[in-house]
Amino acid sequence: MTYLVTGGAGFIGANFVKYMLAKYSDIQIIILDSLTYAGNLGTLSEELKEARVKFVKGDICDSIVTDKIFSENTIDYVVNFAAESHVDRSIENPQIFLQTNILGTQNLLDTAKKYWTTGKDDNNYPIWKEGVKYLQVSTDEVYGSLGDEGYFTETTPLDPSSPYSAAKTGGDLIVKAYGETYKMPINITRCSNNYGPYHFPEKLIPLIIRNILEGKKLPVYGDGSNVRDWLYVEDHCKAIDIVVNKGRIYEVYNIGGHNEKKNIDIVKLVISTIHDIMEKEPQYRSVLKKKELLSDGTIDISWMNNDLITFVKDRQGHDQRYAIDPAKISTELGWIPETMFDKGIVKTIRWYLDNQEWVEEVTSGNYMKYYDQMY
Ligand code: NAD
Ligand code: TDX
Repeated sequence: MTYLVTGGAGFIGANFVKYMLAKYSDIQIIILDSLTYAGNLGTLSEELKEARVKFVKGDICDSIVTDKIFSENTIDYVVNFAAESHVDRSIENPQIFLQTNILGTQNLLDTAKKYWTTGKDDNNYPIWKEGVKYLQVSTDEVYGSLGDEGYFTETTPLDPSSPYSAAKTGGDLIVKAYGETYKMPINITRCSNNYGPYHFPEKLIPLIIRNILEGKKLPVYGDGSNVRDWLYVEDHCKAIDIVVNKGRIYEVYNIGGHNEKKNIDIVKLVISTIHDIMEKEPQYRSVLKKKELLSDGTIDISWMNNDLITFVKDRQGHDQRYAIDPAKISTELGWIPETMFDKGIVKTIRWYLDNQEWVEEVTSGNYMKYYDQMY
């Protein structure tokens, strides 16, 4: 099987590439990524050495690039992760979000349709090659905001709040339309907030970890009462694998961890976890940028407490609460979130402590040069 994984140099896409290569020995992966500020090829340095992995630097909106990929390779599955993904950036500059998340999706669908259809049936519907599928990786943000009660199901009305989520909704709707109009074999997955390794430090959890290590204030939007439903990224990757391979075509599957947390509680938990690790394993204190020595020569961590938290102006249109009901994917396809949050968050924080070079690369912008060095 050959997978076209778009956005494979980003957070979830790269985790998916790693997961799939480790799980299946007989697959090929073509990664298409335009390497925006959020795409880091260094994340995939080991994987790119493999003969079964090809990397193409290009834009999902560019039909010349996507046509070339399909004409030179027999693609079985498209998994579209490529997107502008940061809500705050979408508030500043919506246009690129609409471009990539809607028009890029439509271009991928059109290219796949061109190469995956062999003619028309009596009712004028395209005849599709056996076994192919397009999977759109989407988000719970398309459902808008919940109050204190209830969960998003696959039939919850779409009601996006931000330019990011509106653009993702547009992408979902065009995918649905290709399913309805052309009988294209599609799935849409809608996942809650992911956390784990290789998360770009503009997002809440990696940003908080980074700021703590630099001894900086921790910005909490509004009063910190907004709730997100956190899922360990590998569990998301497992769900996508299951939907690509076993999901009923035309279906939407919600993916979530049943793990609702207030932002303020996440921030406090990250502080106390880093503090605990550094107390028990003092060698990790060397990772701190703020290195004030105590009289016994050890690095002080007493400043690492909840006083670092600073409440800042709220995000415009800030959704109050997200919570996914994953019953459909669990009962139909047998997927469950495997990583308990208390384990996953410690694993994630340890990964960041052990991989400060990666953080340095992406925050300094040095990773942008990686492609030129490699190709
Ligand atoms: P990310 O921002 O870390 O990565 C996005 C990747 O897409 C980057 O490698 C970037 O270079 C690439 N890209 C952007 N525009 C492109 C274009 N025009 N052409 C080709 N490549 C392009 O995002 P992420 O957090 O890994 O999210 C991946 C997908 O999952 C997105 O579609 C997002 O909407 C969805 N999602 C994310 C989360 C989350 O918590 N992060 C949750 C649910 C769904
Ligand atoms: O500095 C911050 N302070 C803060 O309080 C940041 C960056 C965020 N927040 C809040 C805003 C949100 O309520 O934390 C919460 C999480 O924020 P983000 O990490 O920006 O994620 P979110 O806006 O929830 O969106 C994420 O999950 C759904 C991804 O970025 C999306 O791509 C995905 O669709």
